[in-house]
Amino acid sequence: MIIKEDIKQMFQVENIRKDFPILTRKVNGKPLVYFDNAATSQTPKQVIDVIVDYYTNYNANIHRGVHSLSQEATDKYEEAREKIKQHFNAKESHEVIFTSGTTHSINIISNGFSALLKEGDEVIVSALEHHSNIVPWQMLCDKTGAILKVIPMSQEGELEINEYDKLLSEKTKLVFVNHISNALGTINPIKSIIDKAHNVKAAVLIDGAQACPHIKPDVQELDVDFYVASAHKICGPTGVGVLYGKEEWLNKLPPYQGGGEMIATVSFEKTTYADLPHKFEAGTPNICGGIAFGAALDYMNAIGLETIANYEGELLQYGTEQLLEIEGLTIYGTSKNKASVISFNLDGIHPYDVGTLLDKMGIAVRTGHHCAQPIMDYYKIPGTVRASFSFYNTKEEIDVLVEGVKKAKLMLS
Ligand code: C6P
Repeated sequence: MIIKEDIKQMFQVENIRKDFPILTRKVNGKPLVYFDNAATSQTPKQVIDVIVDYYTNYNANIHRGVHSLSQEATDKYEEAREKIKQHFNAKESHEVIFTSGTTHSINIISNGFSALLKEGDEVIVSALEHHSNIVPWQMLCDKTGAILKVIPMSQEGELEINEYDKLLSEKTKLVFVNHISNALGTINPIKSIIDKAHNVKAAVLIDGAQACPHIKPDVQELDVDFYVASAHKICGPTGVGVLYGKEEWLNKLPPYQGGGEMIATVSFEKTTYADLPHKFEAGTPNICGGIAFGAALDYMNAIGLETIANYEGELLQYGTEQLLEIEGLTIYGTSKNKASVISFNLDGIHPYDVGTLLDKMGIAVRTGHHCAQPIMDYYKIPGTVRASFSFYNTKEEIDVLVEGVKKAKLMLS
């Protein structure tokens, strides 16, 4: 366990901030305070340099050419797959599939399961999910006749695990839950969710889109069947992500898209598919994005995910205390186990209005339902203002937010 003094020594936020060129810019004439990290994180120059280097020096298609540029690009891309494998502690590199992001990864699995499920089978989702981890499964249920069950949530924004126990049965084929809720920041007890699902022989997909900025998941220790994430929330570029799947499962599932690279042989009579990971990687991938994803993981690992989480924990505590000083402010999501996300509303004021005024002050927050409408329905609210902190944010920036919210309250009351 790292103690506070150690964090201060290991982690100099002012130095970290120098890696992020965007943090020096102004928005609406004010220094940018970027608190929309749960939507997408900012990109350090170490990752930007890798992107520039790719397009300047070795841009080429991969796995196809005998020429040197293609070889170089292929090697770097496969090196990135190796880095991802190590980061997630996958057993094999072919269990790491490059995708365009979390949404794409989930759709690969939901499409694959449409070949394996039958009418009356049951699948379990949680009340805390992003639409990306709801809608593909509803589409799967429509196609197969499988039944979607929902683990309910509590007022604190935690999953009702007793209710989950009751939903599990031999009919359950698949459970899909996020590791951390994007709207509330709740960290879900995924190890016990996975173990309980395995007791009834159900497979589990964990949506790690919001967890990976704060936690280094060990997929073997978790014994999870599928784990998915997006690079753009972990200091990488948009349009690239990962699907980790256990080899036995990935072999069982049919491919999602047909095209180049995912085949072994093609004739008009019959096509056979390539081995993993290529079976799920049809077409020219986001080559530069994949390589930059690897560089982003290098960057995060050089700081250390534990150091990051500890520092962000301090920001969360400080931000929560300061915001709660404002009369009429309610925080949604008060789980004890929580990432650095604060969703809140001011009494009688629409979150959109607060977000618009904060933007005028240079403060970027997200407002609305955060692609998690069932959570907003649970609280009977149209949405929230969401401030999500990253390791390059500071307490001084939180002070700016708090002052901004006070001003917005005055102007809108
Ligand atoms: N949440 C947010 O502001 P993509 O768009 O495929 O990279 O990630 C989708 C996704 C899936 N699951 C969770 C838990 C997520 O938080 C997200 C993306 C962003 O909260 C953008 S909607």
